[in-house]
Amino acid sequence: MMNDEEKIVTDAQVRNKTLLSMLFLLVFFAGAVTGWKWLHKQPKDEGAPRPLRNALIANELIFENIFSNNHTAKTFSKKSAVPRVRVNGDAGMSEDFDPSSWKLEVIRNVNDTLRLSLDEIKALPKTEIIFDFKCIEGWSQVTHWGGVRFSDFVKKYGLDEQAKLQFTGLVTPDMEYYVGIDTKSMMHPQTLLCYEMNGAPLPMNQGYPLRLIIPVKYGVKHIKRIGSLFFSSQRPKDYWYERGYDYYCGL
Ligand SMILES: Nc1nc2c(c(=O)[nH]1)N[C@H]1C(S)=C(S)[C@@H](COP(=O)(O)O)O[C@H]1N2
Ligand SMILES: [Mo]
Repeated sequence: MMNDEEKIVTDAQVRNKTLLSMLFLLVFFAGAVTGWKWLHKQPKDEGAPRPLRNALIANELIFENIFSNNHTAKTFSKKSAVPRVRVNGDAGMSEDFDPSSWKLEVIRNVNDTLRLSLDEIKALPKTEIIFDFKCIEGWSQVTHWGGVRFSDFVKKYGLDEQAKLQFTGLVTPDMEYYVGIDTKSMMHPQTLLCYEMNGAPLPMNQGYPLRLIIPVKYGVKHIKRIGSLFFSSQRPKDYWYERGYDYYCGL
């Protein structure tokens, strides 16, 4: 017996449905292409088309307000740290660098720059951290670092007034790589002026003599080979921000 509910589908109906589906697909593609073209015709705002930049700004606000700097990056045991640490990024790592004449420049004020040797920095208490280092390109590695807590450094060198400014800028000696970071994240207890990796001095391509380790941020902010640093109420310029990434880069 045939079911009353069962419908007989005619060839014409199949054809109509197929045509309709194809039309939908066409409209969809036309929309996607038009949207893409539109996006790229939009004025650029710090390296990203404005609608994308606006989305990034909205994300930054969410990260700043909800995730904040009160959270702490997960830490690991020494045996979880990889022995061979990937090297990534060499902007500001010019060949002609002379480490023997290096000093960290701390710009306290106009015409007031503190110059510190690596030994002076090493004289402060050492803090070690093993955490999952995350690059924005999609890889991550558990790595082991040692150095001076930035907050200890600020205390020791009496930079408390400067550290009230919203931003900190850090620049390589040749000024080719530079980052801007909210000072709150700089003062986070896991943020280090780092001079050691796996218990040994930093290798040259990993930022000898001094780099930043800031586990609450993506890799882009972990500037290698710091030449100078300063505090500011305005956003310091930032290498990857200028290339379209978000400024905050929080995790
Ligand atoms: N001076 C300098 N620091 C830098 C970069 C760079 O190109 N130049 N790249 C950043 C990026 S994108 C990452 S992921 C990390 C990589 O650190 P590593 O080479 O020790 O793995 O360094 C950051 N610090
Ligand atoms: Mo990165």
